[in-house]
Amino acid sequence: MYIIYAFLHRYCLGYTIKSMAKDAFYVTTPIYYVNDVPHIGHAYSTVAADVLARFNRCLGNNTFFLTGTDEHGQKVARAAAAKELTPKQHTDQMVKPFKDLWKRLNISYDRFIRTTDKDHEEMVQAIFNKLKEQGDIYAGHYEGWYCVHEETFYPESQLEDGNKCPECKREVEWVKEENYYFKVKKYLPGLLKLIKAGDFNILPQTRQNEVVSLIESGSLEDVSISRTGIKWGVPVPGDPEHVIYVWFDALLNYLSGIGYHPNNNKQKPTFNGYWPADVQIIGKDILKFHCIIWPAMLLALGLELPEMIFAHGFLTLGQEKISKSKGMVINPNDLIDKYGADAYRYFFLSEFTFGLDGEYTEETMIKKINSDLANDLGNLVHRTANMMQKYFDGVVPAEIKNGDNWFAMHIKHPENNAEAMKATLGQLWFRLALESIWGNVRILNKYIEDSAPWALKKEGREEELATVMYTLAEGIRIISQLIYPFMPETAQKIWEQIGMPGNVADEPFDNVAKWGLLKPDSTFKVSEPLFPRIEV
Ligand code: ME8
Repeated sequence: MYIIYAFLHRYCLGYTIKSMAKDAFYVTTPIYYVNDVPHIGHAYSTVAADVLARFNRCLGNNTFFLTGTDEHGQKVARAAAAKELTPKQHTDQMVKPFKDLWKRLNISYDRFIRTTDKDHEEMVQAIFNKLKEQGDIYAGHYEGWYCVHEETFYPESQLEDGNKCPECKREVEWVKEENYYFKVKKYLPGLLKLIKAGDFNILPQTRQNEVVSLIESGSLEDVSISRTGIKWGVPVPGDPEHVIYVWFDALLNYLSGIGYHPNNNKQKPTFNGYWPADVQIIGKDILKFHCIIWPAMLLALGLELPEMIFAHGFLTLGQEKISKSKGMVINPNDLIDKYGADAYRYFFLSEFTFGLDGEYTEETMIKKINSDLANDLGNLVHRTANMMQKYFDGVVPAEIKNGDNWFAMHIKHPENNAEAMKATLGQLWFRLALESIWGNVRILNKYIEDSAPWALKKEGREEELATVMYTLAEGIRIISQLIYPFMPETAQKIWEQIGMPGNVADEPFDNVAKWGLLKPDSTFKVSEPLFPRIEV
């Protein structure tokens, strides 16, 4: 563990997000299109954001976690038409599968924003007016290619095979219409400066490099931010033939979601505490919108840029981005039915490196659940509970050799746990954070083997036995706190099983670096294995 920490310090902690130390923490996910039901890609961003939100609440930070749905635009309108529903009927129906899935995955969002929410629509129009009045929005006309699936305009030079979208490979459509434009170009020099000064962080570094080269290439143009060809959108104020372009509308959810309003007197108090956002999680497909257009909009509004935008990789099937139209459907609900919400959350964040693509297979998932959850964690708790029952009637004994054994020395050392979690999660290195926690789980299992409580019992070495059993129970207490942001249900189950009072969610995170909080005489219950082995 110490090695992980030393590595982090040496190579990564030149930059640490300020959020981990300040008392307000604002994290967002993309808002998802409701043309279809959620898939494992959507859940990937959302579970990651939930881990950060839960962790920050444990750190005592005043946390706001925003997620929601992107409901306007041509793609959603067409999905509605295909079902012979109005767009509003369709979106009202489609919000449910998202909310239901987030409930099943224990996503602890503070607000679920819909871009059809009245306060959002009103704020989008007010911002449109403000930027128009200050000369950052002007009327023009657009003629060119548009991909409805990506809701994106593309120059001909970027198309594949002459007529295919470079992102989703679908055929693009020719669009010719009057549009309003937003002056992105005007803000690019300022944006570049902020990126280079480290005041606006795009992670991983490779994504930041991409954004910098794109700006430096000089190829970026002002963006069209209204459409006349469609009706399903926020109307442009004073020009009802136009609706606001779905991306301009959608990006602003990050402000309306916390009560921002350009007319200060309408602003809700939440805004000032939470902005700038600490972490905005996105997939790498929407980098340009979030790292060029969005910051330009914020600069135009005179607002600070988010502290960090993290673009994670794609989950792939057969090395291709998961896509329903190609028949690559994995319903997260099926996986939760089979393996449970915590195993789901654990698998996706421990198996894949967050900034890179990762190939999904159910076999890998089963293997991981069996080895890390059933064997390592499940057995640790199960064996300890059984020995506690057998040797102490399920009552945690007092530690005789007050925490001087090597394991206690190791696990209570803040660098091994508290600091390692702050450092890894500060960089959104979920996988490394879990590896570091599982280091402890495995050390505790080894400690059982090495100290052989059954032999101590046989030889009548009662004091040593009590120390070993206390160490195991207190070690498990610390582990349940560490796993809480990732696996909230399991952490609470363990918390109750070992006899800790209240909720693990309310336990201050720094208690992972304290030894001796589990009171002797607590009842450590025997229970069913936490994760039964999956037989295939
Ligand atoms: O783009 N692997 O919505 P969207 C990993 N509404 N993550 C994936 C993924 C995959 N295969 N597929 C999707 C939109 N995602 C806009 C966003 S924000 C102001 C507007 C995740 O429904 C990833 O986070 O297409 C990606 O950025 C997001 O879902 C896009 O979801």
